[in-house]
Amino acid sequence: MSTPLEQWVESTARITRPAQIQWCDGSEGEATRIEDQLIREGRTFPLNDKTYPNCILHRSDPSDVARTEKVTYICTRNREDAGPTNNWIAPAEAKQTMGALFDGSMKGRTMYVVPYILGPAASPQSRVGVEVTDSAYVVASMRIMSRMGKVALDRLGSSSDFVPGLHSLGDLSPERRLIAHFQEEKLIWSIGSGYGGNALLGKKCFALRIASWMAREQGWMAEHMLILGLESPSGKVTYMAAAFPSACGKTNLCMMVSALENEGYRVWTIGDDIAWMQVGSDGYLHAINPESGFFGVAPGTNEKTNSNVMAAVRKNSIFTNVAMTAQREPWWEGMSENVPSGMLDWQGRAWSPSNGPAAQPNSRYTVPAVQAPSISPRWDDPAGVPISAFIFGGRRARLAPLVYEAMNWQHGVYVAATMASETTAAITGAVGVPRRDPMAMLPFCGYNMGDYFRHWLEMGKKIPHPPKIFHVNWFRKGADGKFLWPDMATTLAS
Ligand code: SAT
Ligand code: MN
Repeated sequence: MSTPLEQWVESTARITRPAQIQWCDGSEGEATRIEDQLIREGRTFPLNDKTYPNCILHRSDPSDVARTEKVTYICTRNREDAGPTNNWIAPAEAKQTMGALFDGSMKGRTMYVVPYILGPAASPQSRVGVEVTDSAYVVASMRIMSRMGKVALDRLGSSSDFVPGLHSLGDLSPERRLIAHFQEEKLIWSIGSGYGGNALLGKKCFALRIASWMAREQGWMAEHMLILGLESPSGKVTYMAAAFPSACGKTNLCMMVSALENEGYRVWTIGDDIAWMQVGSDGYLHAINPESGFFGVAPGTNEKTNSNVMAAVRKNSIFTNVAMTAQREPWWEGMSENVPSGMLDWQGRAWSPSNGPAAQPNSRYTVPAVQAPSISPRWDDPAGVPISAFIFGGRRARLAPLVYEAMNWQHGVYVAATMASETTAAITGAVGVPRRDPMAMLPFCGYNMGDYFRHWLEMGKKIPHPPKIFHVNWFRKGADGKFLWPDMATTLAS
């Protein structure tokens, strides 16, 4: 008798018709074979073996460099349940349109089956997902970003309790790119993009859009938040979670080197993007990081803005859409003051300033979390860490004050629900336009935003020791056009 997973994989293969199916076990040997495959495909290059061992540089299709919110859909039976902030199509219609695109989309290609766990392998808060994909880049990335392979199959056994995600590169045409979430079925379909949040289905699709729906059903929270611990000179660590829109400095904040390090203050990293939280037996909200790697924005990252990540990316990392120096090392704007000569830009052309930036503005590094020198000893704790404070913020050149504290949970929900930020290169479209982004969840809330606010208010009643809630704005500028909080702004805004 075949398991629910085997049945789903077979039914998927009947539609996409791959030449072969490969079940991923997460082993080293498999990682090497995937890397060889990527290099054969011609868009991926091994980096300098001495200075960046086991690192690769990948160039995505130039039309496929960021999340595409316009073609991202929440497919609930009732339109109301997706709410006014999400794109919606009826599930049957989405399946028909996308079914035609998936029909034979893997012909002549390998279909990889990627089982993964979101969260510590031993945590009751963790969940299993399985992504089926025809992209070797996705496999290599999922291996870093999640607990992938045998560990996940062992946890799943013959159970049907997993979130299936079907992904195909299709023809990579923006006109035939669609990302759909079937919330009632807890199923993800994505076609036409190989990039980050569009294609690594464990990330925004499952860990936020599907998980936020599950969390409301089951009484927990899935949020677009970093998690950090701040250690005081006495050795006490206070854990906090912070929500900022994409490319506002979450990764740099959670790996920050404290200016007060000499006085005994230290920042410990638990997560840089997503927090899953539930009320613990001690009455505190406990957070786990569902991911196991960081997919961070490269430009602006340097020894000053994030020395921890600069150390971390020196091995076993993937660089996407950055430039390559003559020494086969990665380079991006802001990495060093002097611009190396003889570089290839992110599209593989001999770099010249007239072609624009050497690295694409949304170019990324993908690095295992354990490689960060700042990684918290509790980052993989099955019980998570107790959260004492929430911090919300965005990019606001004007108006929003530098920092203030909400009076209570309800007021904090209001503050977070009304937050805004200027748009960045992380999404396709205009950059620098202020938009409302409640809880930094606008692109990631998998249901009606009104119901989401209600869920927040309900959660407040269930947490005996709720986190204090703060709003910050490192990006406020004065009349002279200069940042009012320069150290934070240049570290986190770059
Ligand atoms: O492309 S991702 O969604 O993974 C990164 C981001 O936009 O935050
Ligand atoms: Mn994010």
